[in-house]
Amino acid sequence: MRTHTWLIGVLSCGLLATGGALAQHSGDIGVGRSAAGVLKYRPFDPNTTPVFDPAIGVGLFTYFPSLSSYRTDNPGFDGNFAEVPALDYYRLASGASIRLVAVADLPAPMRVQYQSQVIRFAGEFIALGSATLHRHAIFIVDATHSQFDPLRTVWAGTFLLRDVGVTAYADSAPFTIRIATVECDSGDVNGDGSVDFDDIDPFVEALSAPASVSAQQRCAADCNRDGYVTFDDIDVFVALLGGTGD
Ligand SMILES: [Ca+2]
Ligand SMILES: [Ca+2]
Repeated sequence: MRTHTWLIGVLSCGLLATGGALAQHSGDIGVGRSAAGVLKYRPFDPNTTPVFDPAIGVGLFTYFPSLSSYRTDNPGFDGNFAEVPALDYYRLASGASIRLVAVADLPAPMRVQYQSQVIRFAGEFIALGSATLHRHAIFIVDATHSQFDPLRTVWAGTFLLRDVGVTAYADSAPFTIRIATVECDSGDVNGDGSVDFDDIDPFVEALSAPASVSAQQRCAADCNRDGYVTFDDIDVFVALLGGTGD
């Protein structure tokens, strides 16, 4: 267990246990534009900056046994968010026609669906609507797919917003939507409501033997929210222990 001992040393290096845990959030994504005519997205939380922080899951799946799949229709997309000039965020003008476009292929078991439109691969899209759009597509992970991994707790896709209307806004920057299969607070691996030194041993256990711990523990230990517990989560976990992760 040399790895275990080394990790305990790394993780115990004088940090105060004041970390704030990060939970999943829910709500819609605002669809707007900059003053210069570039499409922009805004998270649902008015207190966060307009980026999707990898430490913050933006959605939570529900498992539907009858469909053998994880599904959610959140986050939706909403063109009616208030304008925020301080963030260079403005409403779309009449004539806009907005699409959600995949920048990269989705993980094989994952798709996004709205009626007959489906996104699985880079370049595929769903029509979100006009300047006053408000649309909820369904994010789906097929648990019967040959590449479905039950140890994975977060699934993600990277998208951009594209205007094919007469307004001809420029594409948004790419953004990643992460959706978890289980609810957890990042770093609170023992699930007692706080992130502190008591989480170190459960974190190491989730790292060294992910199949032997619960999905909640794997989710909480996956501090960078890429779906798996790996060495890449150590720095984020240490930051959460130190209270600088939120
Ligand atoms: Ca804890
Ligand atoms: Ca991870």
